[in-house]
Amino acid sequence: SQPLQPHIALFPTAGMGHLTPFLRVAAMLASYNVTVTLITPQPTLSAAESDTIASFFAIHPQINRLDFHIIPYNSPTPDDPFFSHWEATNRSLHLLHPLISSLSPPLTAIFSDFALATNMIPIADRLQIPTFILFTTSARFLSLMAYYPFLTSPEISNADANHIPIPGLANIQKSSIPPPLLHPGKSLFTSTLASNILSFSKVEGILLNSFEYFESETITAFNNGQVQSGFPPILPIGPIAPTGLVQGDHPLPWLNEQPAKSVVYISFGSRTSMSKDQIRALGDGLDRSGHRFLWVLKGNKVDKEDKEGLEELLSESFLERTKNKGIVVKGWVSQEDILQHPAVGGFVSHCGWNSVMEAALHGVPVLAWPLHGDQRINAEVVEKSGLGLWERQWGWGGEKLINEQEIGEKIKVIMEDEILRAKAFNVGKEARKAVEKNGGSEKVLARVINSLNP
Ligand code: BUP
Repeated sequence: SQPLQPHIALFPTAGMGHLTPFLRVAAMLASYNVTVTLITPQPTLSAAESDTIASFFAIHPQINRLDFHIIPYNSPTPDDPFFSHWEATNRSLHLLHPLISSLSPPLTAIFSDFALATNMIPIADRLQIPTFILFTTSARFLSLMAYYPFLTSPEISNADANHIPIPGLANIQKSSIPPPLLHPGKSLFTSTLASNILSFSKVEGILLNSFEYFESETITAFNNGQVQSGFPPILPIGPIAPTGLVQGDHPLPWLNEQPAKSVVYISFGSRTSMSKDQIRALGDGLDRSGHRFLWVLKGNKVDKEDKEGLEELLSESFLERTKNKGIVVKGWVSQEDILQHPAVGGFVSHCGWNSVMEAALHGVPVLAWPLHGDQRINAEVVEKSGLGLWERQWGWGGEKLINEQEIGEKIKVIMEDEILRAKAFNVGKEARKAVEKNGGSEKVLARVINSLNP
């Protein structure tokens, strides 16, 4: 008879930055012949998420879909809609056990988003199966989170120090810490993080979309117990492979016409918008750099609300002046396809972690322009690994207006500096090596799967 295969349930939370790695891991597990159930929170927050989920199941019919209906939650404070959605999901989790306890074959493990860990562990315990966290950002950010309970201790938070010491690792600059974390209790982001971090030590392992070469110091310090004793194993399995979903507006025909490495790609992720003044300065900076560009522009945080036309964000003269040199796209593009396109030679990025890993996989030099959340800490990783540049003085996005001259100069550097290009190319080589058969990340994933007992 056939040996029994593990059956893993995956549960992502709201936001493309969270959904994307879960879909990719689901597809990877299915390719190892694991039975996979993807729990999909309903309703989703954005159209991008629901469209992506629908396309995903269309090309992965072997993956089971389990819709999980979330009880609406109206936050009493005006919070980021993404974090309200996380809160609503957490408040609905008592409904999960009956749904998953009767699955056939029975579940052998749950891969949970970190934002659900505390409520997920008792559910998995009742089923007598392990919980793994699939962590959606950098190991470096995890080191800050591991240290979070100390961060809010009076000695640290009252200290004037500009640096936060992380045991076993380099200090983290206070200016890189997401401001809400320094004011505990004031936002859903902080309270979700605080209530889940203490559960980390109870999970079987933390799967990470990163790879040994990229964050070796941090991964090693964790796994030697230097950051915190009793922390579960850190399991780097990245860069997790793209799923091959093709969707959205397609600038590829235009890209196909451009010379190799001649185009700078600009995107600040799925949940970030910039001020109109900054958008204008960025446009002028692109123009000044003299390079061709492909710019994905968003005017709003949640796509459903994003109705503004290009003409309202950029002047007609800009669009006219640059029409032979660049294109500006509003709406969803297939970033996976863009970053692996031979015409793309640089990436101006907010440093959402998925974007960083996608750039790493293809060795595309990055100009880091972090705007909020984990992004400054991710930018530090980008700089240190050799994948790109980070201009710290630019601060958090939106804090001050960065002028077109500075922007144009930095874009020229990522597009023209041969040393930077060679370093980024090398990162790409190491990234692909990690995910090949018997590469570092591939071996870690295979070991996790083999450790599960159906
Ligand atoms: Br925008 C956009 N097409 O048009 P991050 C994004 N993506 O494929 P975020 C597209 O969404 P957080 C688009 O390739 C990446 O996989 C992109 O995740 C894809 O940033 C994902 O880079 C976006 O982690 O999330 O969404 O801002 O802030 O939570 O990290």
